[in-house]
Amino acid sequence: ANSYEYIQVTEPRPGVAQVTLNRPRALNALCTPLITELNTALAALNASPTISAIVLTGSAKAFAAGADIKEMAPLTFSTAYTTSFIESWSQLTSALKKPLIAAVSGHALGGGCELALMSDILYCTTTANFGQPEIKLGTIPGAGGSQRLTRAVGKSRAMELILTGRSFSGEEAERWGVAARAFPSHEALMEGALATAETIAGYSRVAVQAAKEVVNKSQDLPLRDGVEFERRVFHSLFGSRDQKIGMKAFAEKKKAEWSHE
Ligand code: CO8
Repeated sequence: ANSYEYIQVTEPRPGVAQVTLNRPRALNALCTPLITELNTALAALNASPTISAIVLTGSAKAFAAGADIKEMAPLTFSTAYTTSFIESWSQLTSALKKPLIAAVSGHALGGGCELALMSDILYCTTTANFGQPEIKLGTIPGAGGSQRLTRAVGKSRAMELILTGRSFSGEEAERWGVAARAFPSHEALMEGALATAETIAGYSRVAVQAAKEVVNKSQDLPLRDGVEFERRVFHSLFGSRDQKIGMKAFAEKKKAEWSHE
């Protein structure tokens, strides 16, 4: 049973959860109650002993058309500042230890683009419509867009996109490395995203969590510190049962049966 109003949570493959943004009348505009539900759902999936990977998607028409403009319109500086407006967004993915695959079709604008950029793996359709159009509303990206998009595409291109508000396609997103892959249709996208999630869910959860952690460190640490951090975590995995299981299975030419320990 789905107890949410603005999202749906399903388990379409073993070990794989799918979270679908479901506010079709507003093209999945990210109102505060939707973000609260998303935070709650991701925290529950993070704690679930059976879920190994998560696919986050919208509809064929819209992943999310941004933060809710009608909700933001009357906000004042003091209210935004004292209520830490948008700060809860950073919880969405920073506390999530399991891989999150964003599957983006249609519009991914403003906060929708930023939400997609928070994922671990971004897949999209070739016709997806990404952009940071905040400048057209007299404001700027507020959920990490100026930082994550710049890391993904470089400064000159990010400046152009953020200062003009022009959209970019899923085909461009793939070419620039924002998206890992672009698919010809929404159906192909969902199949690709679920297949990748299922592949990941077939591995040791201990190793998957460690792999995600060390890759993410590369975004924050200088190279030397990042490589050292990776080596420490690599060393620590010799303490896991699944390292023994995986290497023994290889030597015996068998399929590993993971203990997730
Ligand atoms: N907020 C609120 N309602 C929206 C939004 C939105 N972002 N986007 C669409 N809607 C609503 C429309 O108002 C419309 O509602 P209604 O039928 O009641 O008039 C309904 O969704 C359908 O939209 P359209 O009729 O406009 O559909 P079209 O197919 O003609 O156009 C577009 C689709 C091009 C996506 C168009 O809706 C659009 O330009 N939307 C706004 C896109 C945008 O500017 N997004 C950025 C918002 S700002 C932002 O995200 C700042 C992020 C800061 C950090 C995060 C803060 C939470």
